[in-house]
Amino acid sequence: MDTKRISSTLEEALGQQMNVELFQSHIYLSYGIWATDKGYGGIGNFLMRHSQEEREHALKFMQYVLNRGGKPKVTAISEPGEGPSSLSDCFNKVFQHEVSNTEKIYNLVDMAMGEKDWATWNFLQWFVKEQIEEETLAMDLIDKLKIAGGDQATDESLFNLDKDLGEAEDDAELARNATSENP
Ligand code: OFO
Repeated sequence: MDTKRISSTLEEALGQQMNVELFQSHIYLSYGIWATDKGYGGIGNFLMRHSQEEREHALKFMQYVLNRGGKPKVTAISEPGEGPSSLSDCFNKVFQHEVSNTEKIYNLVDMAMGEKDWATWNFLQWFVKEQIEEETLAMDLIDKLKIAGGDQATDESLFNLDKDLGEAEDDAELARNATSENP
């Protein structure tokens, strides 16, 4: 009996996204190594924790396709490319990667909607919310560095930023959770 409950198109697209998430994990790992090598151990730790999160995202795609009776295909992961040239370049690149990943997720949502595959549409909503958080987190990185003085920041403010990010929460606050006491 055929137990597959996902179209071949979506099976392939979600499998591709699993590989995109692995690539994202690769990127964060390479930036984490770059930051640690530059002496920013806290920022390196933050980026490496995110590398693990991206790997978990890949596993969610893997498990979902398997659960629907499909089989995701693991492909080669491209090299992350040149490392950042500065901390601001690093954080800007993190932001751009997240925005481009959001576009890919939206595209999958569109496809699921087009096929009226509501199970997949529902599965993808977790990622829509996750991307709001991840984009916010990336934007916060840019803001924190700007406040510290950007690429001209003093050693002391960079020391504090590095320490903060080493201990920072992995999730950003979502607008939907804001209250008048805690906007
Ligand atoms: Fe940073 O994103 Fe996965 O989905």
